Amino acid sequence: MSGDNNWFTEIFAPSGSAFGLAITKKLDEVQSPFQHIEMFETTHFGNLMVIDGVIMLSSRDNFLYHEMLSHPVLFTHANPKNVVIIGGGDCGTLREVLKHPDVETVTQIDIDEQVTRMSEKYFPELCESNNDPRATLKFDDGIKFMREAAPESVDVIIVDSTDPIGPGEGLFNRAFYDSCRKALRHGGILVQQSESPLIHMPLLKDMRQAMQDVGFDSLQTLLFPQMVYPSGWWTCTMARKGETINGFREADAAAASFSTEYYNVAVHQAASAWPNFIKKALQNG
Ligand code: SPD
Repeated sequence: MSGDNNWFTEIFAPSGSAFGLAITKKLDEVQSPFQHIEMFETTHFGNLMVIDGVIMLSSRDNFLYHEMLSHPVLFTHANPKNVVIIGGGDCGTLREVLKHPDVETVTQIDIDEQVTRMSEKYFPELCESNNDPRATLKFDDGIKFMREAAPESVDVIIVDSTDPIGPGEGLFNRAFYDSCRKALRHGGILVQQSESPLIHMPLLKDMRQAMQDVGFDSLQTLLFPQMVYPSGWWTCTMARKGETINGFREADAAAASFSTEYYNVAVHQAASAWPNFIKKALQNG
C-alpha cells in the first residue's frame, strides 16, 4: 500500500495489481487497539475508509456491497425476524437490513468501536438508522458472540468482515461456521463476504468447503461489481441450514416497500449466474 499527497493506492501484490483513488486530503486517522483506521477525502469517490492499508469503503460505491450482502439473503429466507451482523462497524449493512419492515431484531457485533465512531463522522448516511429500536450495537468479539449464542435463535447471520487477516482471520474457518450453524434455526442462512472470484478463488473454495464440512446443506455464491476492491469484482456466499438455498421470494423483492440503488429482482437472479471458469473451479455447485 502507499499514499502520497494526491493518491491513495492499494497494492495487491499476489495478483500484481493495484487500485488508486485521487485524494484531496487525509481527514483523520486513529490507531485503535485492533487496527489502523484512516479516512481520506477523494476527488470523485467521496470519503474513503482504509483499515491497515486496505480499502474498506467509499461514499460513492459502497451501496453495491452493502445491498448485496443484505437483500439477497433476506429475500431468500422465508421469514427473517432475527438477524445478526458480525463486523459491519461502518453500519452500511445494518442500514440495508433495517429497511426490511418485517425484521424484528438486528444485533451487530463489531470488535472495533472506532470503526463505528469514524463512520458516524464521515459516513453519516450509513448510520442514519443506528437508533432504530430494533437495532443493538455491541462492540465485542464476534467469534465469541457466535460461540456463546443460544442454539437455534437466529434466522440470518451476515458476516461483513475485513479480509481474512488481522481481526477478521477467525471469521473464515470451520470453528466459526460451526458456531453459526448451531445458532441458526432450521432454514436459517449465513451469508459472508467471500472476496474476489478472479484473484481469491482458492480462498473461496476453502470457505465453501468449510461451510459444507460443518453441515450446511446448500450454498450459493453471488457475484457483483465492487470497483474499490482488488479486481473490481466481488462475491458473497450464502450457506443454508436444513434446506436447499432455493426460495428466492421474487414477488416480495419486486414489491419491496423501500428503495435500493443496485439490488432488484433481475440483479439478484443475474448475481447467481456463474461464468464457466467459476463453474469449473467450484465444481460441486
Ligand atoms: N478487500 C477489502 C474487503 C473488505 C470487505 N468488507 C468491507 C466492509 C464494508 N462494510
